[in-house]
Order: sequence, then C-alpha cells, then structure tokens
Amino acid sequence: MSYQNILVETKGRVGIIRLNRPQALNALNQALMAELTQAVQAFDADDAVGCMLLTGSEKAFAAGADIKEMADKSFIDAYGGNFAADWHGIAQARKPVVAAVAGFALGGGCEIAMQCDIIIAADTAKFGQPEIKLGVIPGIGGTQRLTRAVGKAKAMDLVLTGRNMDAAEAERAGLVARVVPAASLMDEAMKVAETIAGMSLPSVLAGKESVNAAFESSLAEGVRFERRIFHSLFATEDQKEGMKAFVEKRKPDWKNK
Ligand code: CO8
Repeated sequence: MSYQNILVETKGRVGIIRLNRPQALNALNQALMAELTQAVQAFDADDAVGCMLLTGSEKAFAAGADIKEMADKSFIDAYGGNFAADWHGIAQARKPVVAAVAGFALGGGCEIAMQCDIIIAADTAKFGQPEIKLGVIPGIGGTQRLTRAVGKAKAMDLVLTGRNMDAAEAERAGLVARVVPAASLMDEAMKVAETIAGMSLPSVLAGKESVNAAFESSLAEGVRFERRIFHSLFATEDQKEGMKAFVEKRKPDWKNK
C-alpha cells in the first residue's frame, strides 16, 4: 500500500505509523486521516503485528485538524457531510496503539494521541485543545477523553482558555504515561511497544478491552466484565503456557491462541 501523508513500516512485531505532512506540521486533513485509518486497520488485521506505534516529527506530532481545509465549510458541509465522523480509526483498533509524541500535539493532534492507549511524551511535547481560539471546540473526542484523562478542572482550563500543557504538566495530570528526553523518544516508545507485542495477544486484547470498559460502565459492571474476560482466558493455550513457564522458571513461548 502506498501512502502520501504517512510512512508505514514494521519492526519485529511492532507496526509503526509516522504522520508525514511536514509542511503543515502534520495537520490532519481528510486524506491523511483516511490513510491513518487504513494503516491502523491493516496492522490490526495482521497476525505478524502485536502492537502499533504512532508518531509524528520532532517538531509536531500533529498541530490539529487542517484549518485551511476546514475554514470555508458551511454548517451543512460539516453537519450534512458528518465531518470527521470517520476520524476515530485509532480508537476502534483492538490491538494497543502507543503514541510517541514530540513537539505540538494540539487540537485534533491531542485528540488522536488520546485515542491511543499509552502516550509516551518527549520533554518537548506540548498538548492543548486550542480550538476555542478558532471559534469552535474539540470535535473528535477531546472534551470527553481529556476530561476522563485529567479531570474536570484541567480539562475546562485547557478547553476554555486554549492554553497548552507541557510534558511535565501532562504527566502530572495523568494524560501521559511517561516523559523521556526527546533524543530517546523513539527508543523508549519502541521498548514499550515491543514489550506489549511480546506478550500473548489474546491477553493483550483482553487487557485493553477491560481497561476501556472502565470508561463505558459502572464500577460493578466493569468488574463483572473483567472477571468474565479473565475466566475466558483460561480457554487459551497461552494461559496454560504462561503459568507453566512461571512454575518451570523459564520464559513463556506464546502461541497467541
Ligand atoms: N492547519 C493547517 N495548517 C497548519 C496548522 C493547522 N492546524 N498548523 C500549522 N499549520 C501550517 C502553518 O499554516 C504553516 O504553513 P505555511 O508555512 O504555509 O504558512 C506551517 O504549518 C508551519 O506553521 P507555523 O508557521 O504556524 O509554525 P510555528 O512554529 O510558528 O507555530 C503552532 C506552530 C503554534 C503549532 C501554530 O502552527 C499553530 O498555532 N497551529 C494551529 C494549532 C491549532 O489551532 N490547532 C487546532 C486546529 S482545530 C482542530 O484540531 C479541530 C479538531 C476537530 C476536527 C473535527 C471536527 C468535527
């Protein structure tokens, strides 16, 4: 598959997608988002891939939706055309997606980072939802995912003032899993992705699905869901292998089934 706006490669069992519109700081236009969704779906369906890694450039993960592409839209263009309804491809992936974020992750850029499962940030990263400064609000989940990630106080602060958070603040607030020096961002993010890709895939899928259930259900319902998924993993060969390997003091040999 040849793409114009992203670069795609596989290293071991990690599928890597790099946003690649340097002239526009990786601003998200329709073409880029269609390619991103296609690449995510392809890795999700590929048995040779256990985890994905999404990144941008040193200067920008993504500086938001493409303002030049959006500027002249009418209400009917946006509403009638259901603008950006198909910009949720990462959130729909079953395999985990690690975001490696350096530089600007603003607006839609912050929103697609939040669609990923783990954000590793370079110390240069800046997160924000500046849409208010353009006379709009976040439109691909920002008000919902940011609020769940950092709570009402900071979400209101960012969404209503449009200010940016640096990497240290984003880590303190719980948006970011780890902050690393910019020079080692890809190495550190790859280590995380490789670690996940080296686990048994059924339990990785189950772990991701169960954590995500916490955002969609009551505590009691989520705990019941988790227990049923836990039970179901006893049907896998990898559960037998994982526990046997522990007892025999050796590394498990996962079959991903
Ligand atoms: N859209 C289009 N072009 C962009 C964008 C963008 N979001 N961001 C940067 N660019 C372009 C610039 O226009 C410039 O192009 P050119 O060289 O042709 O003038 C080039 O990228 C480099 O940018 P700057 O010269 O501005 O670089 P600086 O280092 O001076 O500034 C900033 C970097 C601070 C990131 C600045 O570019 C900026 O403020 N960008 C806009 C950030 C923003 O407002 N993002 C939110 C966009 S709205 C959004 O994301 C909504 C998501 C929901 C959509 C779905 C709704 C349903």
